[in-house]
Amino acid sequence: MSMKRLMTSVMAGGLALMMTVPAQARDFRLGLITPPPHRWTQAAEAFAEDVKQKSGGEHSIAVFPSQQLGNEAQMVQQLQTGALDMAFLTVAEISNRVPDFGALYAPYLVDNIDQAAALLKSEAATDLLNQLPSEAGLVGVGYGMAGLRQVMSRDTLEGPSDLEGKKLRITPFEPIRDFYKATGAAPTPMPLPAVYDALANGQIDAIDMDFDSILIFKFYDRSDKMLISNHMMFPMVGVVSGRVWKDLSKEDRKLLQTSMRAQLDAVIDHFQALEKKQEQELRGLDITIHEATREDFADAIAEWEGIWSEKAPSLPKLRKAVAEIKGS
Ligand code: 3HB
Repeated sequence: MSMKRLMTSVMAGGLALMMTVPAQARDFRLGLITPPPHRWTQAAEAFAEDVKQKSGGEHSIAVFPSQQLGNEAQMVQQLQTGALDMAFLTVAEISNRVPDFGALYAPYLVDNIDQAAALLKSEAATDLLNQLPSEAGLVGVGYGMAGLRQVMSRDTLEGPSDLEGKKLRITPFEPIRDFYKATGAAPTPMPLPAVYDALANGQIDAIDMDFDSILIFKFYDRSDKMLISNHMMFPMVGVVSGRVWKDLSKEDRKLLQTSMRAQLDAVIDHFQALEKKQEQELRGLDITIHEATREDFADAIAEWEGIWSEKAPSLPKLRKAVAEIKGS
């Protein structure tokens, strides 16, 4: 075929495609750092399936788990330019850009997973999302979460004083870094997918983690002392790129919002329902377990408050919401 005829037929093909596919059909991409077995990834897949069905096959969402598109900092950059459409991000990365989100990581802000779930569904927490378009170029659709944070270590871990000098893996964000620094540990920032190998090769002594991921990744194979501390909640946020959002029709915005919110709520419900069962499962394994409370961490908490009460002005509002949740 001559080049001219080839071009003509390609153009005709393109034209036919434009006539049969409605102009607003979109192939979205959603990135996240968790691996396929993690509940967040399953929620992303369910969201993609729901949007495909509800749009009558018009829209598709390709899900990229396990940090395939880069770490969270890189994904936020892609979201800001519009190169990436959506993501499920730990609030950790969000708090690096909008420090007020650090309020959600106040140590012992909540006493248990039920209060964490209620707080993330509250108006006070939802209001925080209004800062995202102007401060980060993102539209915050809603919260998900993982379980409360615990500590695992290779060596003795009977209480907070055993953290002194330990190289302790943290998710890379400032509020948790400041908390562990205050305990005397040496916090080592590292994204979730890198943790198992770092424990295996001795790069770190201990980790900050949730029950669910301890079970999924079998971290207890490499660190068999656990401190059940429940010291922090671990919110996630579902976001759409602000650049992508502004070009979407009203109907498409509503579809994405409704469908994503339903999945995020289901993630919260999942972790809420499973926390106790997962704790029991871990208690049934051959690992050494101790417990720690807010009182055991009192000094570290006071130091944390000194730093973050100024950086995170929404803290009193969240505390008030928690007080209401406890009273209801
Ligand atoms: C983490 O420990 O950094 C992490 C845990 C999760 C999900 C995402 C990140 O369960």
